[in-house]
Amino acid sequence: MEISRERLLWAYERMRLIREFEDRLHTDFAAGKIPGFVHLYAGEEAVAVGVCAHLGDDDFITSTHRGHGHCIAKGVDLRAMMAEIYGKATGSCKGKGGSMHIADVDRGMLGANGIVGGGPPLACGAGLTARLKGTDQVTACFFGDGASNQGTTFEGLNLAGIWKLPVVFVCENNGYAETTSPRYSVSGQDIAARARGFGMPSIAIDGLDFFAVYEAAGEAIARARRGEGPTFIEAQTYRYYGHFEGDSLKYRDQSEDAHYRALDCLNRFRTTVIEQELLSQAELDAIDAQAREAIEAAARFAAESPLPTAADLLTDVYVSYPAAGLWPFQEVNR
Ligand SMILES: Cc1ncc(C[n+]2csc(CCOP(=O)(O)OP(=O)(O)O)c2C)c(N)n1
Ligand SMILES: [Mg+2]
Repeated sequence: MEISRERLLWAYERMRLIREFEDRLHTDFAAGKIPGFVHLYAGEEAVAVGVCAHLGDDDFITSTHRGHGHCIAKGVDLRAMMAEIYGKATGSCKGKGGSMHIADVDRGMLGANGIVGGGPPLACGAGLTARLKGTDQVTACFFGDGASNQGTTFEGLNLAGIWKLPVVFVCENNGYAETTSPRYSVSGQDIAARARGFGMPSIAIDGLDFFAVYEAAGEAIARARRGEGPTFIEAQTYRYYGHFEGDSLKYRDQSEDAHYRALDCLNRFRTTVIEQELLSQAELDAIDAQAREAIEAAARFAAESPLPTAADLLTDVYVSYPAAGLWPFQEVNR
């Protein structure tokens, strides 16, 4: 599949920003600077970026508890993300949501999600909206191997199948749900095969290879835009850090980590584009330096931002539908 130089530069920049962002959070969390729970995406960058490379601001994504990579790939502001994770008033949810609630509807990022399997029904809602409005918007639905066992995921696959919704289901099989391997938890072992039972095309790919993800996602998203319905992609990948920051990782050994780090998606991308003379080493190095600076600036912004005040405690907690002009029903006497 063709890919322009601009798209390659964009893809490498996004993957590097995600890696720098996550590595920085790993350090800052250990230093006690981050409140709450944080799940890092480092290692899985090729999946989010390979999919979002085909999406514009009008398209939608749904995410997971491991959502930073999805947000960055969809273009969510880095400073607002960092400030949110630091719990600061300048954050995307004014510091009250944290890592697992970052959203940016203007960018089509419908929200990180603390509910495992929470994304597929939301993706069907976005897909149904596009169908009813007659737009060509596509929704990419990211979820994990663990979420592939959830009832909500099967319900979402079924609805998308019968209604031929423009949704691409992207299962990020990173080898673990918390501490549990899919070899133990996934009956039948083959996650991609499950989706075929819902009558949709389904493929398992090397999720550590940006180009494999780019190609599979490109075909799936084009099919959705043509109105031909959903596709399922199982992207086989790996998370470098623990399930959450603070995880002692007793369930896997160092050799496994070394095996996957040798297949690192950023290094493989660099090797491919240099060998094929698509981008130069100097261009890639310049992106590395800019990404380091951008993340440093975002972390500084977050650290220097104020905390929410006690007066903010009850604001932005619930949406007032009538006040926002969103109440869809006629007023009735109650
Ligand atoms: C409905 C629900 N059940 C259980 C949990 C607790 N939980 C949080 S993350 C997680 C594992 C998810 O694994 P997977 O879907 O593979 O995503 P990964 O963490 O590997 O990205 C579990 C069980 C939850 N948040 N929501
Ligand atoms: Mg997993």
